[in-house]
Amino acid sequence: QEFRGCTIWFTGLSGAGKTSISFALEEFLVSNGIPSYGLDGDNLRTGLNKNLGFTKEDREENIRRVAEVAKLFADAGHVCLCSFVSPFVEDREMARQIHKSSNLPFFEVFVDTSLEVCEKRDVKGLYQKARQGIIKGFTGIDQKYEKPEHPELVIKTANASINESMKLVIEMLKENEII
Ligand code: GGZ
Repeated sequence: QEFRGCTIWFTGLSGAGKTSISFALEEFLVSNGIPSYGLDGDNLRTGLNKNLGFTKEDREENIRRVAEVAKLFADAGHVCLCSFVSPFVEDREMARQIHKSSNLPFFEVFVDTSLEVCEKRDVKGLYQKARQGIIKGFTGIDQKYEKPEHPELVIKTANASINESMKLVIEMLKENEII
């Protein structure tokens, strides 16, 4: 079986389902012999990016470093799954450009879950804290989220299972002859 390295960039609000879809996908790909690795806030912001917060400048630097790391994984033949809120169009464009300049395929996937649904889920209680003003600069509450204008894929998670969402990404990879 032939496959090419690439980066799949999941963007969306906190709690949209980016990491859940990415975990399921990583398991699917690896169990089918396709090397894959997931990057997210949990493994980047605790290490490489632990000096960064959530200001516009810090988010930009977060995305820049993540994109450079993702590029290396993709170049090594992995399907690199990046799950970051990445709320700003220009930062996501930078991530795309970093891949383009090395001729590596880059797919932007908008995990389109409304603020209402994310806030209702509030898995980590962060929205409540943001509403109370305990967390400042929270995306969707007191910092903006700029929706992607031309993403390669949009996933509406409100009525879809993780498995159904994952299948949409797999279809995209097949159509683009990645897998
Ligand atoms: C947004 C925040 C914030 C603020 C902490 N704004 O659901 P989570 O918890 O696990 O995902 C969110 C994560 C966002 O980190 P990213 O590296 O993805 O952000 S960015 O791409 O914008 O650099 C959330 C938690 O960290 N979190 N504070 N103020 N999300």
